[in-house]
Amino acid sequence: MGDNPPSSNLESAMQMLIKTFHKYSGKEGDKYTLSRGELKELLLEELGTYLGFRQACVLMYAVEKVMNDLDANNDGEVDFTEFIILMGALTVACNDFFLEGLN
Ligand SMILES: [Ca+2]
Ligand SMILES: [Ca+2]
Repeated sequence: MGDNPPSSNLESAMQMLIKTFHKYSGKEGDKYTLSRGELKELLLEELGTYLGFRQACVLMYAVEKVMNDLDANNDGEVDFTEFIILMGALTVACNDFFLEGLN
């Protein structure tokens, strides 16, 4: 990766996931994991506009509910692997929504 310009949309999407994670993970506690507060801030700031207020509230509620499942190693923090699992699940939900729009 490094500082080279991204060669594809997918590569730049991967870089953005990594950069976004570290932008928020360093704010409090462990620099390499997201606390519950950091995770909420990340989701609100990065997805809030896209989702709109109502969906953002639903998402925050969902985060509270899934935090325990998401936190696979039970340390109360979301590491990068756990974050990617959440992003994967959210992307699947977006894809379902996208497919619905095609019908
Ligand atoms: Ca942190
Ligand atoms: Ca964890």
